[in-house]
Amino acid sequence: MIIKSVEFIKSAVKPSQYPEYDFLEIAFAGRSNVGKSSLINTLIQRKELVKTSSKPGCTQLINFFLVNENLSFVDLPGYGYAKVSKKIRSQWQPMVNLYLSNRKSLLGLVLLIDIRRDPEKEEFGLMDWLEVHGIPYLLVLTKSDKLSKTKQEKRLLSICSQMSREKNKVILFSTRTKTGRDTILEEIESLMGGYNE
Ligand SMILES: Nc1nc2c(ncn2[C@@H]2O[C@H](COP(=O)(O)OP(=O)(O)OP(=O)(O)O)[C@@H](O)[C@H]2O)c(=O)[nH]1
Ligand SMILES: [Mg+2]
Repeated sequence: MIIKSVEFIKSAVKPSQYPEYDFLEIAFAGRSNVGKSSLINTLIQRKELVKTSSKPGCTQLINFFLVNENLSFVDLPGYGYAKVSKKIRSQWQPMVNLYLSNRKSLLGLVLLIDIRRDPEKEEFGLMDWLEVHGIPYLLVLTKSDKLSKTKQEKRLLSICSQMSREKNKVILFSTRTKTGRDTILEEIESLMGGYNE
């Protein structure tokens, strides 16, 4: 898939604020600081269209972007960051849950996991939910540049075995080296199937 144009549409908290367009939509989810906003910037080749930060808890609203005037990308707030105040945390979970269970145009989700961390109950819970609801998802291991090639391979095998996945079903990614960018775009294109032309 070639990205020709990208436009920030709006931020939202609840379904009544979501954009009314019904373009197919891909959402990006994962723990705070895992690199969701950075990954979107890498996909769309814009350094800072989506705000990122070294401090977890940067994205606090659901942000909608329109790609190539026919596909929507959604940057979700991250989960699981203990230092964000309890009040904010208690608002995020329902925000993301409401989004996932209400968005009819949701075509698929990209679930990001830091290559250095093991998947935890949040990731397993989300994968179960997606499977029950028949929503396809891609698994992406972020920040691969932080490890040597040998360690990347070890972590890939370990995470795959913890999640009972084949190695070629999990994508290694880095915003620094752009590893994985083309594969993610190809997978998104194949999710779109016959819809995009
Ligand atoms: N080395 C390296 N750093 C990365 C990579 N991806 C993201 N980062 C850094 O990780 C930090 C968090 O990135 P974000 O994209 O803001 O993470 P996020 O998942 O959107 O975080 P929240 O909005 O808090 O949920 C930033 O300092 C990024 O520069 C990567 O592939 N490699
Ligand atoms: Mg973010």
